[in-house]
Amino acid sequence: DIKQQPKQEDKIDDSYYIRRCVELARKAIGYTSPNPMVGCVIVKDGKIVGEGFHPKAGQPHAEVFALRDAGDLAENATAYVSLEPCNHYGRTPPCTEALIKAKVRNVVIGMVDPNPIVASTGVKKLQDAGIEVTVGVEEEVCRSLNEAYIHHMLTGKPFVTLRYSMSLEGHLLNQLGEEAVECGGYYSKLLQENDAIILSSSALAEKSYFPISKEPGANQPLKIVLLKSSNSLIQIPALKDNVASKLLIISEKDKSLETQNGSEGIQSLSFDVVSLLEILEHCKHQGFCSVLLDLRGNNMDFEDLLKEGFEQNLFQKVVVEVLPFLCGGEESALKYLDLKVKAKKLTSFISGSSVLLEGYF
Ligand code: AOF
Ligand code: ZN
Repeated sequence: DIKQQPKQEDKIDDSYYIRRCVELARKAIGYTSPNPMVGCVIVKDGKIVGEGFHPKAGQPHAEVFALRDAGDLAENATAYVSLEPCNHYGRTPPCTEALIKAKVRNVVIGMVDPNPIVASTGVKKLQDAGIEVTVGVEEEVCRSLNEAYIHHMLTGKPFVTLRYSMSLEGHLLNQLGEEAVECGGYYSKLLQENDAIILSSSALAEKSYFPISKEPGANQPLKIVLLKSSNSLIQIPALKDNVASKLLIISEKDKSLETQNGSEGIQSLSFDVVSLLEILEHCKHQGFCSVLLDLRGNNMDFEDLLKEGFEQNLFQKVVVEVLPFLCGGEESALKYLDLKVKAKKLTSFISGSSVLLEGYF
C-alpha cells in the first residue's frame, strides 16, 4: 500500500487530513485552470483508505478518484475534501451524489466553494442525506491554495501578481537569484502556477532570461511579450517546441514585427495603445485565472502598465525578491559604489507589517 499514512509524531486530527488534501491537490498545480485544485482523502478507523485529486479541468473531481481508490471501504468512512463537494452537473456529475452513493458517514470540508452554482448547496445536499458535515477546517490554507480561482470566480477577472527583484537598497534589478529559477525555486514555481506571464521583449533576448518553469512536467504559462517601438526585432532563443510556441506578442498598431527562430505558432495582437487592461481583457477571454507581470528586462518598458495597474487597482499580489547586493546607481546615496557589494547569510523576519532582512559583510 503506497498511500502515505501518518507518521507517529504527527498530530492526527481533521487539520492533518485537510493539509494532506491540500498536498494532494498541489500535484496538479498549473493544470486545473479555470477549475480549482482540490484534494480528497478517505479515512476509516484512523487509516487512509483512499486518496485523490482533481488533475485537470474536464476530468473527474478529487472525490471521484478518492472514492474509487477506497472502493467498498468508503462505507461509514470520513471523507476529507479541501473544497466543498460540487452539487451540479458541469463537465462532470455532482460529487455530492458520489459521496452519498458511497455511503460515507462524515464529510470534512476545508472551505465552501465560491462558485455561485455550488455555494453551500453541496453542504446542504450532504446534510439532507444524513451525513455529518464539518466546514472550515484549515480554511486559510485552502483559500491560499486557490487564491487565483477564488478571485476569478468572484470577479470574473484574472488574479494578477506583480513580481520584481531588487537590491538591498531597493533598486529594481534585472537579475533573479540563481536558486529562484531552479526546480523548487520560487520563480520556477510561479511560472508553473500562472496561466500567463507578461514580460518585456528585452527579457527574451537571452536564453538565460527566457522564463521557463523547471519543475518536472511543468505547465508553461503563455508568454505575453510587450513589444515597444525601440526593440521591434524579437530574438527568440532556440527552445523546445512546446515552450516556444506559447508566445503572444503584443504591439502597438503601426509597429512592424519581425521575429527570429521558431516563430511558428507565435500569435500576435496589436492595439492602438497597449494597456494592461486590454491585455487582461484578452486573458479573461482565454479563461485565464492568473497572470504574472514580471518586471525583468528593460524595466522602463513597464512604466505605463505599472502606472495604470496601480491607478486602477489591477494587482492582487506582489512578490518581491531581495538580492543580497548593494549596487549604487545614479539615484542612490551609495552612488560612489562602483563595485557590487554582496551580503552573506541573508535571513528575513516578519516584524509587525514589515519584513526585516539581516545579512553579513
Ligand atoms: C469538487 N471537486 O475536485 C473540483 C470541484 O466542469 P466541472 O464538472 O469540472 O465543474 C467545475 C466546477 O466544480 C468548478 O468551477 C468548481 O466549482 C467545482 N470544482 N469541485 O467537488 C473537485 N475541482
Ligand atoms: Zn465535484
